[in-house]
Amino acid sequence: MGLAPLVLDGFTPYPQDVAERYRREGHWIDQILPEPLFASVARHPEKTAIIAGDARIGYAELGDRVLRVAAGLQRLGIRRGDRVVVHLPNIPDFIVFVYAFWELGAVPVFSPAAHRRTEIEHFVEVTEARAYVTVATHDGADLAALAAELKGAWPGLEHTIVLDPAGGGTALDALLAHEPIAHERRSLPQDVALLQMSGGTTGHPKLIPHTHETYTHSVRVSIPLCGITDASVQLISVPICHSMSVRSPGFLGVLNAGGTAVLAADGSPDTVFPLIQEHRVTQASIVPPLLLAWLNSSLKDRYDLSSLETLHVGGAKLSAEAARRVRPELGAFLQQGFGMAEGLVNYVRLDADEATAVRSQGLPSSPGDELLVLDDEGREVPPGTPGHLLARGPATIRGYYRAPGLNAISFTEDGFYRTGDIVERDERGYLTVVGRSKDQINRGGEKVSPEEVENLVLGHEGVHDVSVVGIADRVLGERVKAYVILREGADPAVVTLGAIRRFLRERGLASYKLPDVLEVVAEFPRTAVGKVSKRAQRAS
Ligand code: J2J
Repeated sequence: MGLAPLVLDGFTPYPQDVAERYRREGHWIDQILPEPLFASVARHPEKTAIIAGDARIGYAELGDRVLRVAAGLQRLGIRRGDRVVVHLPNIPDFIVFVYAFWELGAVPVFSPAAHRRTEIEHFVEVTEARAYVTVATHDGADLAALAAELKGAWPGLEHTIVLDPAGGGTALDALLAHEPIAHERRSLPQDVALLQMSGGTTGHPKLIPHTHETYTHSVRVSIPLCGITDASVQLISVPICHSMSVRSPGFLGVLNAGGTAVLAADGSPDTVFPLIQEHRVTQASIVPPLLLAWLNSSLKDRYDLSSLETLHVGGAKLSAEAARRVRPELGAFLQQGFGMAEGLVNYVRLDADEATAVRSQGLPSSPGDELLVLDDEGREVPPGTPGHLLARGPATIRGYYRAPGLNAISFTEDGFYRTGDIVERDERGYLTVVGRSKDQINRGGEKVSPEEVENLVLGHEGVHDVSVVGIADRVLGERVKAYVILREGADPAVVTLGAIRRFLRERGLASYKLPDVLEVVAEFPRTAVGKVSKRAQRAS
């Protein structure tokens, strides 16, 4: 229909021969993200697509809302290629807005609800966002005020859309009042479709540009591997913008298949067990600390959880002890997954034997995935030997958005992504994650960049130097610890854990990144070459 490809500066394209091969081999198909949703709308308009609280949204109604909101956004001037920051909790409006933006060819920037001014302002700045969608308050934070502040500070941010805390409200009503636009192609499959946050090892979170082709591919392969069908009822209880909730298999998987997504504000047993019982939930994707909370909850015998068929657990390392308990105590198949927002996702296959299901984190999900496991010198290691994992494939990006310096380090010249994970691969190709080489803290699946926290703590008047590391935690896997050297003459009473947490909160840092532990020290342990030895700090 005569659309020219979208040129988005700061996006690293796939080499043309590779793109052509991915299309020829059927990994990338001629489809954009809203199309499978509207196919589901056409197949069964009356069926329930989303359940949230008392609300039940049918497929036809979901499609109608998407096209009305898209009409309203179009009227505001939102166009193909515009970046728009979507900062919403687990509410149906997240899904409605994201599809509405895709319908227009705009590029949503997925920002977890836990984010605060530091993260949001960074996203607005690097993406030159034209719109920001949020809720008035979340977890005690005044996001309406944040929206107003950002609009004042960033002239390019023309539109802020502030919904009620639980979604809806007059801002949404105004958009819904428009006559729906027609569902048609306003973007091409190779266009960048969304920007997802990276786990982060740098001063600010980096953004991951996925195209319609990479993302629809990832969803399409995930659906059968996770056993999703039109009979599936999926619980979404980790933050909805996380890649597990979106595409692994996520709401995209379940809506494409014609099933039902049940949204929960959080994953605690009190919140989700009643939902699993009431809606006969069949599938959920959760992180290890939630699984532990489910297993250890006395509520699990009070609710009927027998509808649960598979529990996809990923995002962080799961202990074998917890893994073994899933089948006998929750009656579900444990499907471990090991993915990354950059693209690659591995799943344990649903027919795997017990030992594999307990021990391993899966096989690559795409037949086009190419994996390398290398020693420190860059040579491939034999099966069973730990090595650095590198990945390339039709779901994996070739570069972060607008980050040339980082890209030179994070990707090889021939396009492999250096995951920073240390894995062992067995003869069948099954991966077990055994460690990490990147400077990142994995706090129960939420990734924290030590450098980002350190940069902010250094701004505190009592701090001369700081080093942030992850220390072992029984439930979360890791917690955030800050080692601090006081500035000369500083009053130690002003550099307490409470004071530093307050300081970081005032700076607008997401609360999951705040130090859990703080220790004032006279000096840092050093390596032979004089660098701070984070290894020694982690162990002490
Ligand atoms: C150990 N570490 C793991 C696992 C991820 C599906 C599932 C997860 C993510 C995700 C995802 C792990 N054991 N089972 O995007 O689509 C760590 C690794 C990895 C990093 C990526 C998906 N599963 N990890 O967790 O972008 O270190 O994606 O590189 O948030 O989480 O984090 P993220």
